[in-house]
Amino acid sequence: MALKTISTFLSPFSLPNPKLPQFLFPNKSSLILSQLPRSNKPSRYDAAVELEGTGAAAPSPGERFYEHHHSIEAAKLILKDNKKKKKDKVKDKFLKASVTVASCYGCGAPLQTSEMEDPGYVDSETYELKKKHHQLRTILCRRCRLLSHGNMITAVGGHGGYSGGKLFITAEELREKLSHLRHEKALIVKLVDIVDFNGSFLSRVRDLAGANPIILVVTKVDLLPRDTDLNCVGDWVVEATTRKKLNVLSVHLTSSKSLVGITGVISEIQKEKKGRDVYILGSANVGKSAFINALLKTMAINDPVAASAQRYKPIQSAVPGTTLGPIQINAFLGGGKLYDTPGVHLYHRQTAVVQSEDLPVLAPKSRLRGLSFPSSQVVSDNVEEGSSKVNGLNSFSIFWGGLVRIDVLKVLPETCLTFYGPKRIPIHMVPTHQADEFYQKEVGVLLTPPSGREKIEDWKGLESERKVQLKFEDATRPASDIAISGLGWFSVEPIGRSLKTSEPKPIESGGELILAVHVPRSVEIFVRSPLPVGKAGAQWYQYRELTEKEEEVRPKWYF
Ligand SMILES: Nc1nc2c(ncn2[C@@H]2O[C@H](COP(=O)(O)OP(=O)(O)OP(=O)(O)O)[C@@H](O)[C@H]2O)c(=O)[nH]1
Ligand SMILES: [Mg+2]
Repeated sequence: MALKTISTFLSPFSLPNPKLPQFLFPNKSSLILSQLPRSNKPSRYDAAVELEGTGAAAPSPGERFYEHHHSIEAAKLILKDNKKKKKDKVKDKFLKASVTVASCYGCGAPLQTSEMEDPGYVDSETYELKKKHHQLRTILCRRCRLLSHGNMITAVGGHGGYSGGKLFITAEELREKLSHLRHEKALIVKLVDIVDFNGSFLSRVRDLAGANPIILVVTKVDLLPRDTDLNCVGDWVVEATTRKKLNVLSVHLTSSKSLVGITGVISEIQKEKKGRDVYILGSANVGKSAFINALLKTMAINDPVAASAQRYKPIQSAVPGTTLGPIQINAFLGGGKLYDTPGVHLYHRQTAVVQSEDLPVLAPKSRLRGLSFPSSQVVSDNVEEGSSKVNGLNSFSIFWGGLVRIDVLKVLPETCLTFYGPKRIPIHMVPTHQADEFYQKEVGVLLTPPSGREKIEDWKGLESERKVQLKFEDATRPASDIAISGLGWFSVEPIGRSLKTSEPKPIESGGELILAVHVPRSVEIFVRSPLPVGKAGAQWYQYRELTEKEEEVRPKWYF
């Protein structure tokens, strides 16, 4: 899809300028709030003294959202700081100057000079210097610096075992912060990770978006297996989105790494923006900040505003919870702002149950390669030579790290399970009657994550079991995928392609395959129609016949 509407006119370089508010606190806080450059426009917090206008100079919905967020964050900091002071009188005079509504350009966390381990920390000397020169917008906090050097520091604490970190953004909090969106005019770009399509889909996005138009962007397509036909994947995504009853303008298959599909999204954004602010929404770690970086990089070729914004772009990292506050970016020549937002943390993903040290392992780094069972190449533990040849996978259990166990209850002798997920998670197969003992002995050792025997005391194991019955009519195509939220998926082929020696025996009336899937309690599994990946995907994938009406209303896909 060609880039249609990017303007090539030159305009003065401009840094993002978040019209930051001044605050009046009734309890006369002793903390000093930084005086930042103010816009002439009235802000939401001027409302007490001055009515909010509605004309051209009124704050945009995006600006109100941004200011609202930072006012809450600053208030939190003041409360926290006041509490601390009761215990310990002011230790450091710079602490007084530490509360500010300016935020780190990398993660959106409010800047502070008191808690080194917390997000938003900057040393007081740098802070004062930048403040003096009105350059607070150019500060990258300590955590972001460490993240950009490959350190893994989560700032999301609380639920499900993340260690460290104090800021915890829940789906509810984010929804509340974005709740005004449904009443305003905005363009929503919703991101979904192709490796965790169901787990990262964020079905209730309409609650946030209201009647605003949504562009659906599928990220990380560079990770799909080699020779995958993106036309089949595009059709599959449109089908899945329609089934979830989500009305979208268009679907874009993209990679922020290889820049596939990025010009197409830019073109669509420019077409649909119509002066509105653009919000990038999605669950944690789907690649929102990376996508914004890719947008800016591509737009910068023709747009000096985007080129300028690139200097202070959001930080991306493999840790869910990188972006902690909304980040406003001046990215468009034609007006309207671009907003990066903190990811919504969904408790039903594997990322919510592992320790922070294990989070990087859950993120695939390179192109996925299906790992099939049974196969002579895979690691099989305690499997007697030839025993799996007669009965196939029946009565075997397959462990996907320590995170998933699949008991094969009833399949054909030729049935094959193919796993797509992070390469660093090992897969082991044992006879089901030995599976309990094997798991007890090997969890944290062979079966990782969770990693480290000594660290798994709190690990509750695979408490949730779901029996899955898969009906199939055509034994030559995969019957279904079973997707594990936050991890990946495995496809179930009644008669595995890799195992076919001659023509498959005709199966008169289809059949049924039965598996039991065990996962940690909060983790969700999804049974879905198989995602057509690899060369074989293009061969077995069937496009649905559409009526004229369906054809007309159906969103188109681009890459
Ligand atoms: N291979 C590949 N990796 C990607 C792509 N987009 C993002 N990533 C990686 O995915 C991880 C998460 O990316 P971020 O951009 O930080 O994700 P986010 O949605 O902003 O995450 P939060 O701020 O935590 O909500 C990082 O390790 C990125 O490098 C992509 O298109 N391809
Ligand atoms: Mg981010």
